[in-house]
Amino acid sequence: MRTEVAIIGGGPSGLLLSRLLQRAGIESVVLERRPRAHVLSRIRAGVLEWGTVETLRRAGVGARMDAEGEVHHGTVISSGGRGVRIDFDDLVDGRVMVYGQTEVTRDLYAAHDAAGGAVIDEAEVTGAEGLERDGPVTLSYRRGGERREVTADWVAGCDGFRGVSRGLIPAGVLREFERVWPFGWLGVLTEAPPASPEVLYAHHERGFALCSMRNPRLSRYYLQVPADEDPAAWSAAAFFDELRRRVPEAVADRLEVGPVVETSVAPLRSYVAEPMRHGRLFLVGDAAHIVPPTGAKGLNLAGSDVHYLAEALTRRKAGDAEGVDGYSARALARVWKAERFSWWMTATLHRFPEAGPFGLRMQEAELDYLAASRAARTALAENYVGLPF
Ligand code: FAS
Ligand code: PHB
Repeated sequence: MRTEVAIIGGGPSGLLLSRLLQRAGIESVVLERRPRAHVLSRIRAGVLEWGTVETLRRAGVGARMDAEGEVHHGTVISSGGRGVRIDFDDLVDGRVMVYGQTEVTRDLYAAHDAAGGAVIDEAEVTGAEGLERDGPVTLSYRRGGERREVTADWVAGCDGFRGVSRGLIPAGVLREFERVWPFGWLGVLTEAPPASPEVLYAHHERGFALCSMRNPRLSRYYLQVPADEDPAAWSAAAFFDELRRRVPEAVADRLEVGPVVETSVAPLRSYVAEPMRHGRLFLVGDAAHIVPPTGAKGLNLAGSDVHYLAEALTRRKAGDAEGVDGYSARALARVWKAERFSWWMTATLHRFPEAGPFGLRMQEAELDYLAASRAARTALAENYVGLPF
């Protein structure tokens, strides 16, 4: 098989890149290790920056998002039961879209099917040959027990944190930056109306909590728990009792519990790999960087990487190499700012018992300042709705 761009990974970044390339007249093949049903069963992000919304529309997958997604003009940060609303409209003339990653991925697969896009699932990429050469690259993959190959001019590593592509960059070239947080998020998806009309981030001495939603009948809640927590150790009743303790009383009173359709624990990690390009290989999304979900940046950073790379490859096809040569620096500049914001949200809103009473006071003072200072709320709003591309 021969193509222009071989894309490793059929998650949101791989599928979105392939769509944008197709619209620019650039051929690509997506190789996804898992069956499509497995990819679509993942419950991950839920908040889209407006830049991501516009990129999805440009890729031709905006219709259902615009019809079923919710535009939010603010979010709430509560501390010790007192809520502060961050008014995106008033502060930065901004907004976000609440629309689940699962739905985004479903729309991308449907668009590929309609356009006859080449998405091959149950195809695990095992290696690449020729990345540093000035000619086509050969990717090898396994499917149905057979070894197969695809030859391409470029390779996009959209294969997530546990993928193969980052490992294709020689150890002497790759630089890694990491912080593993000493806790995780226990997430529950329940068929019940959301307790809070906007996403609510709760700081509490018992630990962090988050109230979010997917639609008016499907809510998503998270609790800070130890990183190695077993989700099976939590009954639904225990989860919602603890959640009620950590959120403002008015929200706790409105909290309805419905059938639980998913429960999982996600570890929290801050991670960046540099550079995001090595020869004919580009790293995209979680393959290059991970943020703790407190800033709702994971999927959105994948979206901005895809925006930069699609633009760069389109310019390259027209003979202008500046885009591909500048891709890594451009993407990393935005990645580090999102890492900083996600780090600040995580450090300010989670409990760190080892920080002691002084640490707790520092967090409370930070949140008091946020409540009192328009400048502080503006800085949060500017980062939350998404910094410009
Ligand atoms: P993905 O990991 O989504 O996709 C990579 C794909 O590559 C996968 O389908 C994988 O099967 C495939 N692959 C891997 N190796 C391969 C190989 N060798 N060959 C072929 N295919 C291969 N973000 C938020 O904002 N809010 C959240 O609540 C949130 N929760 C999260 C929970 C979890 C458990 C995780 C892991 C992430 C969460 N995120 C969240 C971040 C999430 O949204 C990611 O940023 C987003 O999925 C990144 O998309 P991709 O870069 O496409 O990577
Ligand atoms: C979610 O809806 O899953 C969600 C929302 C906001 C976050 C993280 C996750 O910061």
